[in-house]
Amino acid sequence: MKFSARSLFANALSGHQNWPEQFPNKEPKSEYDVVIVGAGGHGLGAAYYLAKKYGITNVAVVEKGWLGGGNTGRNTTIIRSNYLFDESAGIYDHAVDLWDGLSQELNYNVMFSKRGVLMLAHNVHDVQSFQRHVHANRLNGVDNKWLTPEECKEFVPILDISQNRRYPVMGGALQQRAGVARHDSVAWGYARAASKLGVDIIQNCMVTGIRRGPDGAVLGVETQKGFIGAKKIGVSAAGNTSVVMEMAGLRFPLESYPLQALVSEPVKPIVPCVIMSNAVHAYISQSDKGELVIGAGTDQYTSYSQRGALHIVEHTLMSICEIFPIFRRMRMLRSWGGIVDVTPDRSPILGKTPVPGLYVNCGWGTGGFKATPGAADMLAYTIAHDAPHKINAPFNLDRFVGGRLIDEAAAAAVAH
Ligand code: FAD
Ligand code: PYC
Repeated sequence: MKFSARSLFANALSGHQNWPEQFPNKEPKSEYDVVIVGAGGHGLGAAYYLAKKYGITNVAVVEKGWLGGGNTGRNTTIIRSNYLFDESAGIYDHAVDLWDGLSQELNYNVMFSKRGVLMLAHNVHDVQSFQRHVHANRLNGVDNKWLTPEECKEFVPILDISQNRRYPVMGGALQQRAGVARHDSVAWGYARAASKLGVDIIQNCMVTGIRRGPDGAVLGVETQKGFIGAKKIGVSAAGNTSVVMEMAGLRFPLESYPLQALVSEPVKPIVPCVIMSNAVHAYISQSDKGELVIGAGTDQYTSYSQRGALHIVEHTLMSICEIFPIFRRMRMLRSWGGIVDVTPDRSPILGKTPVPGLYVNCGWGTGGFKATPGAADMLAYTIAHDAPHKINAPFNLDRFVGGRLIDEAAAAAVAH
């Protein structure tokens, strides 16, 4: 096979240049076995696993914009599973297991890099809370270990651990198996693999209604391209879930907020892992291109707009400089926002709904990128079996009626 310099360059850009060949943007057929609403990593991944694991290939993924243009392409790519409760260990660690083999599975380099996530403690409450997480994680077989300030400094040499600082580093919890990945590649990898198995990806096609039959079961979706029949519908429309579920007559316990992030100009390698500080509220990593990747907290007001308030970003940069004064003169290149949907207990809702044939995956809030392969796998399982897997069974909608909440607010690690 011959490669021209041009095609080599195009391939080096992860296939984005080859878009029309790799991701045919199909026109919808009149009827599918399964329609997935939302072409983020979760929705595309669910379509891929439906086809790959269960042989269900008559599947469409219907997207109002372009694939990966939602939170999947907007997040800060932190992958970790150091949550507190047993249920969370189950689902987040399942996802980390799948991240491990994902590039091989999809034959697409998602650049999963296990460089470690270090959560800094700056006060006694932080120390106690993080140590509790370390113990709980280890009981569940999830790696996490406590580092002294000196060990933190050894891991992150630019860290100032002098104890007379306004926010002294009193130690940190390190999950070594955690890290980052390339978010676009996750969407493109799942899209290409699903498409090869026969899944139709239909972009620029907003779902505007859910049609139900006399028995209440789903019949299909109304879209900007007309009605598309479906025996089953999976909704994976982060940020917009409550709007989509209302189309089926369901009210969901979700609030939508803008969440922002930004990157700096590229510099030589200086941040060796992901560093998070809940107390000061800053988190930072460095992309393979050299940009510092920095994330903010959510806006304080609900909104469906993919942009947030400037003062939130200003506060974020002040926090970064508080921990790393070395970055005071860095220039920021780009900032953007996404809409995250947040549940009362900061854990997701993944399972069946009261409407026959309607399934949902939502409420991942500020932290669903890490869950992408796990959530996709579980959504596919639930749709294929019309019943949840034991891993996602606890994340049902009923918990908000019965009160058996899974409160992961502390592990969410982002101000919300
Ligand atoms: P999305 O990628 O948002 O996909 C949903 C899709 O549904 C969208 O493409 C949208 O256009 C489409 N859609 C919506 N309504 C309709 C409709 N009516 N019809 C058709 N399509 C529709 N998580 C982490 O684990 N680590 C992080 O470091 C992290 N950082 C983040 C930083 C920011 C700034 C943001 C915004 C989020 C961050 N998250 C992080 C959260 C994470 O990005 C999300 O939880 C995750 O990407 C959700 O994936 P998804 O596939 O469910 O959603
Ligand atoms: O879930 O680790 C996370 C995260 C960090 C920033 C946004 N979400």
